[in-house]
Amino acid sequence: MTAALEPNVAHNYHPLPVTVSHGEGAWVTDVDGKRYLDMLSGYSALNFGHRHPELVKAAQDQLGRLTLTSRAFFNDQLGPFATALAELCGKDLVLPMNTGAEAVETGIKVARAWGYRVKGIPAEQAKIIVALGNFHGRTTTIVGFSDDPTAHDDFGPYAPGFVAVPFGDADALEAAIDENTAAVLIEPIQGEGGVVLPPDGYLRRVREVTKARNVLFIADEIQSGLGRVGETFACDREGVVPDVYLLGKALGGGILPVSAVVADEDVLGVIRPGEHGSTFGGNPLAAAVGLKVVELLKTGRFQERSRQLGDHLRAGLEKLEGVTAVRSAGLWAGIDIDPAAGTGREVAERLLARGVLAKDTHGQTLRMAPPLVIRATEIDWALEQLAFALKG
Ligand code: IF1
Repeated sequence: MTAALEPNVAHNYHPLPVTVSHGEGAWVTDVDGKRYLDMLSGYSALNFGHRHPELVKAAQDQLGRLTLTSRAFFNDQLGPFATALAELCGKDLVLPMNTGAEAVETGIKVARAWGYRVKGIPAEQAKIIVALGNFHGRTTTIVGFSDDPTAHDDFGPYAPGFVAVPFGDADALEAAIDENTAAVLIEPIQGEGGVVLPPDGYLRRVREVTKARNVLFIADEIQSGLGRVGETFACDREGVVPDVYLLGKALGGGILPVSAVVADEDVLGVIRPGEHGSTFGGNPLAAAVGLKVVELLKTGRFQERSRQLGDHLRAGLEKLEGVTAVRSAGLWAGIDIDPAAGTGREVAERLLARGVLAKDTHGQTLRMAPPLVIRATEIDWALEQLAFALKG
């Protein structure tokens, strides 16, 4: 029945059999009126829940004024948004884009231009170090340095200039740096890999090594950032400030695509007028919503909730029979399922039948990332449903 609703949609996903029609807070409702607790949050794009009233109001107010000008002209929303976001990141400049992949591609272009124009790397020789197990988006450049066959295969030929090292191994990363290395691009915590946290101190080592070798540290915080892990950024967990933040997903408040590259003038200043851009990048509607997102984050409330409720979620998950491992940071958990209990997909389908939305990743892992507005009682209810789902 659900697939029949989409006769003309390409088959690039295998959705769970549910058709959502309404959302509010941590809950959504399907076309038959059944309610579900959303434990996926659009892969962490819905940190503030479905239709957060302050975000919807910011969007509605701007819809009544102006939605798009292109960057051929100024608009009255982009300046305030960029100033607020730059301040949140402790940086000078913001380059606004739309999707996460665009922010990653922009980060790659900035790193290469900086490598040639500031570091003095010979033309066409710039290299960027990435981590095995990475997920940074779906463009051909990005999948070219993915080691996941599903994301990578049959989309070549691929862009050169990327060197992959094991995630979490700072010695391997240091050894991979040479005079042509422009940047290191990593997720501080790997999402698609199933919420893979690096060893404690890894991010500090990456920061030390990149500073010592005049290499840019680019942190892809598109999924891990903006409150998800109990801090404004996952890098904050180790007190580390990267040279470049890549942001997206929740920056658009779960309403529209908003992404950004944030860095100081000595890095982002390498991009000259006309060298990079996008039709919708920095549009007034996106900027109005993005500004409200930054204002919500500046309260610190969402980071605090993620920390406290994340501990509650983790404690509950670790008690469950049928769970072989839990990796978590704030309200973001990768849960390994005992094959005897079923596959990740099977458990996700049993959860669906019980009114909980969650997603499997890589076979035996279930991913949970509820909106940061979720209540402790709702987490407890989700854990109860998972306990049943693990029993088959
Ligand atoms: C899909 C994964 C998650 C991201 C990081 C950049 C991007 C993403 C760290 C690109 C996007 C999304 C994309 C979506 C599913 C989801 C995902 F399973 F693909 F890997 F969350 F883990 N950096 N992740 O996580 O941002 O261009 O999508 O706005 O492609 O299936 P985007």
